[in-house]
Amino acid sequence: MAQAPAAAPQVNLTQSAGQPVGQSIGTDVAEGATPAADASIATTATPAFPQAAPTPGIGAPDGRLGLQDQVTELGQRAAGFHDGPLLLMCLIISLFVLVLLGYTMFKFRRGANPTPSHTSHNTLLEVVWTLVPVLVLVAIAIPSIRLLAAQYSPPPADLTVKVVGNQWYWTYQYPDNGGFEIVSNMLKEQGDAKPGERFRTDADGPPLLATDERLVIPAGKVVKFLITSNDVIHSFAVPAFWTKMDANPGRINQDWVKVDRPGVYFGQCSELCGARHGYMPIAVEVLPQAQFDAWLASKGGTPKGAATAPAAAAPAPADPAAIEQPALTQPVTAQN
Ligand SMILES: [Cu+2]
Repeated sequence: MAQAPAAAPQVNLTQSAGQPVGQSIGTDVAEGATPAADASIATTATPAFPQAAPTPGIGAPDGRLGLQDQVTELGQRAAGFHDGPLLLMCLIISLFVLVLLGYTMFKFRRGANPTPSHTSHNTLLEVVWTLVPVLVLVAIAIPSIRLLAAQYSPPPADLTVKVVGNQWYWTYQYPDNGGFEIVSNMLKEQGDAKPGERFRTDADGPPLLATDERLVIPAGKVVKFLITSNDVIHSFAVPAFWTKMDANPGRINQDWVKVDRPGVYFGQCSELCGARHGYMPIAVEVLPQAQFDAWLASKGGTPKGAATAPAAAAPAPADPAAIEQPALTQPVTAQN
């Protein structure tokens, strides 16, 4: 008490506010600090916001052969390249080799050639069978590299979501919207759920893909994903977005999507990550902006348009510190 002269607190205020010491001591002072802590850490309790039901055949496998319908422009370009020129080239080359093989087997069969030819070199043929594959590869490489470049040149992001892989579930953080976090676990089947526990229904999605909480993003907006992991390597993959990016511990990878069509899209962890690797699905719900804002509000988040609010909130820590002023006697002794 003797160390709390009237003049000192102004100086100590700035010191303790900038240092973690002030926070740890703030938690000791029960009344002053806990409301501020509660406000900054939003909890994700029961989903108050109704989840949309998925559209059959969109965003999940439905038994059809081939790629899922793509809902991003990049995905449409890539799928178009795969289903068009690439498959056509595969078909032509396969047929050509098959016909050539058949012709050779027939024409040069033993019965028709009792004395085999001793031909071993043909310069023209060798040049052709070297050059033609090179040209084929170049024809594939040019559009491929263009596509890759587009994937790795994201437009300015409207929203950033941090995607974190965990053994064995995903968490999604919204740093632009107050920093709240969504924890997403696979929904169990009715027979596997404990009494009273929520189980999967068809409105949630297909078995092994439906989750209790979804990653929710706005439609028509560029969403940047910062992808990392808390433990081992996972992979964040949503086939309908043409998205697959490894989640490495201690490292942040970036990916981005712009989905114009609202809906529900499913994916899975795509890097073998342990015993329950097959049970950490990804469910993404794309909502029109107004509904997305309502969802944000239901989670205690703030729209990014209110980016002035976090900026205004930045000086706010000074206010709790001012309220905790009586506790400043303790930081002073702690620092000394
Ligand atoms: Cu995983």
